[in-house]
Amino acid sequence: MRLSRYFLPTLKETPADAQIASHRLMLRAGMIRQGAAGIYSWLPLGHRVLKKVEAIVREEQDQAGALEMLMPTIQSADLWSESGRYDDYGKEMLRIEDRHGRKMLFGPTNEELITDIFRREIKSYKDLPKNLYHIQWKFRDEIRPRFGVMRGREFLMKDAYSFDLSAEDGVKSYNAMFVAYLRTFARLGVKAIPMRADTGPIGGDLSHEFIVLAETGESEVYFDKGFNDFDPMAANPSDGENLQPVVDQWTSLYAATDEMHEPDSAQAVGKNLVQGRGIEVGHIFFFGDKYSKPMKAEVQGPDGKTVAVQMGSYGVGVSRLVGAIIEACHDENGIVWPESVAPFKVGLINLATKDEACTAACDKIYADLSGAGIEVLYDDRATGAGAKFSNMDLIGLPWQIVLGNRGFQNGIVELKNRATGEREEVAIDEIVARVTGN
Ligand code: P5A
Repeated sequence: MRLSRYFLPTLKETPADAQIASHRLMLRAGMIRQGAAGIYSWLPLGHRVLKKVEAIVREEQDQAGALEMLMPTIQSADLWSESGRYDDYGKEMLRIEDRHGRKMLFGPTNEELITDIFRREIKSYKDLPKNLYHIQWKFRDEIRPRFGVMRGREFLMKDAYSFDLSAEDGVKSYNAMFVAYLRTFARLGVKAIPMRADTGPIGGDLSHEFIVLAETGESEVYFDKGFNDFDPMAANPSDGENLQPVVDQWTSLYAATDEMHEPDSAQAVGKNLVQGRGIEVGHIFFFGDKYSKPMKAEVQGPDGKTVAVQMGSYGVGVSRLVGAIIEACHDENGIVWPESVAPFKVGLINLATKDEACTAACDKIYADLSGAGIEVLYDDRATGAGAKFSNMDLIGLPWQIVLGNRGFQNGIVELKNRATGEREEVAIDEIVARVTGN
């Protein structure tokens, strides 16, 4: 992508109303703009990152056997009356009336709608287990939307729903999602700690939140010092293995908890716990028949008896994750994207746009890298070097390639690693191979 043709409205000044780094950086890097309190437009650069996060979440859900679908953002209030949540949900629910006076709502979550779809179609235990998910915008009229996309009113969530015959099988589905979540967050370049949690308005009694450590996070956590020792990619939720020992091991190792389950201080020193703050990027629940019983989502079991199915639900804050990743991955100059979610892999800077030969060399590097499948943002604008460098640092692409007059005459470019700041000189005709690893 040529920067001269792109839409990247970066800001030099720090926006006054943004209190945390990720919010400031998302505005400064031209990723988002606010439409109304807690409601954002995703500009091209931000949109690319959102799509990358979404793709990794999707791959891990698919890998764990969940099936993607798409439910609408607008729901009928009737289903929520059946579960009892239409009144319970209170002011957080955005309630709408259509032209016929029918009560509708902008979905804050989808337990009711998916339970309705399930009960209409599935009648036998032979069709279980099932896990259905979608990635869709939700609306919650948060009392205090803040920190940009971190606590928005409209936000993108991946929500999955599992259906099993027995509670025992339900916990197996829960464990598969638990492991899929650890893998997802690891691939996104962040460490997420699973923490026993309260279930709040979703309900049930088995629940974990996944917390990315960050000083500005809204959740307080206690975690085991040894939490760095485990690699979630070693576990695979798709092979039907018994994942309980894996889950137990992780839960006990992290031993994370929140204020509600606060360990007494003596226990904390015994148990090697450290206190910290973090951002909740995922939340999973096993709630058995909380929705299936009142809504009569029932199947016939092997003994011919009809039973309400055992359900769980599993949420990832996809748009919140973009903020959480930045909160965990930035320095004083801007964002430092993990490669897996970077909007482009390489930023190519032409310092001599008036020099035809140098520009031709830059154009060739751009064409060759693009041809090799590398995503490049090419700063081909006729602006000063200082602005180009600071802009490129701000938007945080993993690699920068810089070509100027002097380098061109010597046949070399400068290759800079954004994360480490390391620079090396590479021959112009070797740069493509160097970046592609071929
Ligand atoms: C689980 C999936 C649920 O809604 N029902 C379906 C369950 N859980 S949750 O914890 O309430 O939300 C899941 C994740 O969504 C993100 N999230 C938010 N992100 C941005 N702004 C918000 N206002 C917001 N509220 C929730 C969080 O990452 C949460 O873990």
